[in-house]
Amino acid sequence: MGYNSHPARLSNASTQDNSNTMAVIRFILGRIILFFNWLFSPRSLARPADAQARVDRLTDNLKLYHYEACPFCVKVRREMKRQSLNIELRDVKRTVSAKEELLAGGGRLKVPCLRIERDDGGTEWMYESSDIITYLHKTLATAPAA
Ligand SMILES: N[C@@H](CCC(=O)N[C@@H](CS)C(=O)NCC(=O)O)C(=O)O
Repeated sequence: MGYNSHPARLSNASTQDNSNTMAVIRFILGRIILFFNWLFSPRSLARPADAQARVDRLTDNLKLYHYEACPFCVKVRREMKRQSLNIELRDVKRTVSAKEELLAGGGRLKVPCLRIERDDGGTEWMYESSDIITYLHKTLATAPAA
């Protein structure tokens, strides 16, 4: 049997082919998600400047770790847009330091993840898009009216 036709080598090559195919499919799906997100972009809530400033203060302690084309991240970002929440975004795919922060702080390379700096100085790392959206709604509910 020739060197290149060894069964283990063939199996490695086919695993590599499969993972390349999956990467291409993921890329195409991601672009489709981004296209539809752009096409059906939600309308942003317009607040008076002082009310928006109060909301900005409430979300100042938050950062969203995300991938641009992850559907769960898109879901959270759409809600942020709907509610006009100016939360800093940290792209874990494009920024090495963001990936390192997420791994070191949250412990898992999974997105979306909301980093919450609490008033007592502690930091919470919240995974799960639905939990993040619920948290954002609760945070908004605490915005002082005037
Ligand atoms: N149930 C989670 C799903 C999140 C998820 O699967 N995110 C993917 C990217 S689209 C991920 O980070 N996968 C890496 C992993 O699970 O380790 C949510 O709703 O946030």
